[in-house]
Amino acid sequence: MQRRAFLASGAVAAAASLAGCIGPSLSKSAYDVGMQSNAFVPDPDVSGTDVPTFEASVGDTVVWANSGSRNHTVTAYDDGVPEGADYFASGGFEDEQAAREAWEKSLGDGGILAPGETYEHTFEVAGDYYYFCVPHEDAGMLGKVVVTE
Ligand SMILES: [Cu+2]
Repeated sequence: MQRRAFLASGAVAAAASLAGCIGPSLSKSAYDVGMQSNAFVPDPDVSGTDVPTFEASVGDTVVWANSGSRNHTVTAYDDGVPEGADYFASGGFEDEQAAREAWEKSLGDGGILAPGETYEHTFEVAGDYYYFCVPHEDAGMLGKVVVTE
């Protein structure tokens, strides 16, 4: 809870600078990882890590929100989830290939999170999870969730 409290206080400054991008129904306290431009933004204070990282505990539900103005996806890499863990992707796809095809061929909603939309996943297995945004993968829109017991 201390971490959450810290994040909340840190969010005040962030909210001020991002206010123009966040819709009225999307408050910073309602999600864990924002999507801005070509980046996942779990914590404005995180720096110096290889990939923007959000820390969670087993059983936690992590909420992503498109807090920017472009369409994004939350798509796990097949080999980016720990042994025995569920695959996850916005759009509910069973694997990475299905998620990529849905985007490329505009199947259904393609797994898109439009601005203001959210996606959530509950992590039941400890480990490191790597994911990306299909349309912005080449631009480096990658993220990581570290789940601990
Ligand atoms: Cu994106």
